Amino acid sequence: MTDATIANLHGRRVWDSRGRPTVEVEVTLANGVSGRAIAPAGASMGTGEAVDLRDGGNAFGGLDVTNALAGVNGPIASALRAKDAYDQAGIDAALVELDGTPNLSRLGGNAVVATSMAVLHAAAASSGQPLWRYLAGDGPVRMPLPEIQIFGGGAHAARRVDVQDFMVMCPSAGSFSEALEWTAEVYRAAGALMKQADKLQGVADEGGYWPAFDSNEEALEALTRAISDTGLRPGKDVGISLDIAASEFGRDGRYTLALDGRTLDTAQLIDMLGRWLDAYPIVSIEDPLAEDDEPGFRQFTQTYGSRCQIIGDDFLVTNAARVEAAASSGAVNAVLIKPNQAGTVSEALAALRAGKKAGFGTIVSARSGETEDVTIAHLAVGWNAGQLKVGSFSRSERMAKWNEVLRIEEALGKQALFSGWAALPFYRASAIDSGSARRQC
Ligand code: 2PG
Ligand code: MG
Repeated sequence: MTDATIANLHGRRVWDSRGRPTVEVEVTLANGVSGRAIAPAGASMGTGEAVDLRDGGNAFGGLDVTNALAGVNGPIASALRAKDAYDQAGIDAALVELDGTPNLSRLGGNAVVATSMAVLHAAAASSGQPLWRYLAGDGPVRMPLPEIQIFGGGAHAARRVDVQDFMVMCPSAGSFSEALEWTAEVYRAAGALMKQADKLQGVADEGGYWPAFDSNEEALEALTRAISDTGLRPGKDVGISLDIAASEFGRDGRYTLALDGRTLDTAQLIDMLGRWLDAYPIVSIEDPLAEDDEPGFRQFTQTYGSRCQIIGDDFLVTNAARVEAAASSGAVNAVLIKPNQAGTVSEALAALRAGKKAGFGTIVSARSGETEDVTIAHLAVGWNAGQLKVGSFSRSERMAKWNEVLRIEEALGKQALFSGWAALPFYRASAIDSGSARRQC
């Protein structure tokens, strides 16, 4: 490895997939090598997340990032100059210390995560390796099982339906590329179905079809039918994955499903989701309860955690201490890993490691506001996360990530082992899909 001392940092404003300002950071090393990364942005956010620094005021709905960029070009650049880019932990600790707040609100999570990821890119480039290989070292890697949205909802579709993500996973596929092929067919079939029903109204924030449904459950029915229409078997070849994002419609144990015209308490919501688990080929559920409903999470996981992956997102906010607490209380059996929730690459890795130590499923995830930045594709492979969630199968800020994993899979050739069913150890076929041909168990 060559000398990788940081010579300069430059922050610039670029634009995300919702047409909003965001932070890009470019790090240049003394050896002339550079690395670049862009901060993503969430819409449905946990209260425990790192906070982005936005200007407020009238311009761009108050979302401009000139203050965050001033932090990158001023204090952050001064603090990191002459530091070793290979020392990611030291860089990230310096960023956290420089900010000095528990949620990075002074410098901004957007400034910090873009800097942290840009340093990582520069270090990998300096080592002469692709990022995924730099992260994995000499160890073996597995291609992640993709989790791909077919219908958008919740905060990503003006709350047209309450549930946020209706996704598919293809664990019986033989490779990452085959999983994308199957998903492409499901996505096409879902579009055809919407067109036939006169419900095709464009796409939501992450590229899934706009959810012009009369109830939340109708989306599940449509998704199951779209899978069947391709000739693939629901629950055998292709499973359904839901992000309920319940913090968006529930608090203090009361959940209002606006589309269904009902308010449920925790026990009733758990019952409703249980009925969905019985009736549809659901392999994974994210944030089934609101972030403030820890007893609900425990109850849900106690009841259904032996047959379905149960992911904490807003509930765990990519925080290692929260993951450890959830592991000892049995509140979930999987954790979503979003680098910008944690704020730095090192903290995201710590949360992932805590999840692995607990035997959890681990899913590296994009945000609803994204760009051409493909860092998370490399993290999912290089960290052996097992699963990758990026949004839908349209819009280039999503496809850029899927396509990057295809390139990695091609580079690995025969060594590209696909995670498949091994990524979903908690799933057990329910009555409707028993007899499942689980090829990769
Ligand atoms: C989520 C993400 C991605 P957002 O809730 O998992 O779907 O959404 O980035 O808006 O938090
Ligand atoms: Mg989520």
